Amino acid sequence: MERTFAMIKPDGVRRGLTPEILARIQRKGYRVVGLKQMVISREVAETHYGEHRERPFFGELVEFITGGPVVAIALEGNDAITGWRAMMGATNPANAAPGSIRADFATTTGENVTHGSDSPESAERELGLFFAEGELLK
Ligand code: DAT
Ligand code: MG
Repeated sequence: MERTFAMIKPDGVRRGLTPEILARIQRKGYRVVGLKQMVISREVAETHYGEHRERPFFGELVEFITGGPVVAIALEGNDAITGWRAMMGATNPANAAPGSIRADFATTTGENVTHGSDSPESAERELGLFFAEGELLK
């Protein structure tokens, strides 16, 4: 069993995609062990995306991710980290596998609907950044 951090980004929430994405997660068989709608502070956004701080798109990325409510999700399941990344598809929707969330619902890299941790280390870090211990099911 593995846990990962998933997020429906502001574009996905704004476009009413939350039920569709939660349905895909549940059909897949992952257990939702944490779930909340929230607006991300600038500080949390800059920490979350800290690895991209020097990239030219960093400012836009922080503006975008703090620009409206997101849905933060803690998922649990077998190989949940790579499995959720596979369900999302590649970062650039043009390269995302057919049937993946980003292929089905996004057209630009900047607004690509969902986030997923990319390694066990980032999953632990991101779950800790977005959820207090008491907010996650045992
Ligand atoms: P991922 O979200 O697939 O983990 P990432 O960690 O490389 O991708 O980048 C984080 C987010 O930053 C990504 O979802 C969208 C944005 N981003 C990445 N590369 C970008 C680019 N070249 N132009 C604009 N936004 C970009
Ligand atoms: Mg990433």
